[in-house]
Amino acid sequence: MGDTIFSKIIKREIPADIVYETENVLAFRDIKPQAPVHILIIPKIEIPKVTDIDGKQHAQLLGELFDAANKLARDFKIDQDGFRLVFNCGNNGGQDVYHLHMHLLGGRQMKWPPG
Ligand code: DGP
Repeated sequence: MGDTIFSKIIKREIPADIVYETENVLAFRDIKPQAPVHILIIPKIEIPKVTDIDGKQHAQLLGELFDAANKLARDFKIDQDGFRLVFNCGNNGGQDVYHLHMHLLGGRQMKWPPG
């Protein structure tokens, strides 16, 4: 297990507002929310970033991340109005934490293009 802030959250070494957990997936509120609903959905195994994903090896896990996003969207009542899912990758993608994470953003109108 790496030593990113997210692996510390997985190991309960630092607190987080956890809203969903399964054997393979953890979701918690973003500490710096950019929307009324801003949840980070992460795999428990360490995958640093999108370019480290192996489609065949990680297919089921990726499906579980999307299942979590849909469940949370329903639970937080943003599924009807819509929401945004974001994976930032690398420097130009604006990634700060190198543990793969999906941002689930909702509760307001999103803009395009993104900043
Ligand atoms: P990204 O830029 O895609 O790597 O997003 C990282 C997100 O992680 C950012 O929106 C802020 C959030 N974050 C950073 N540190 C913590 C933390 O300690 N706890 C929580 N809950 N979120 C954090």
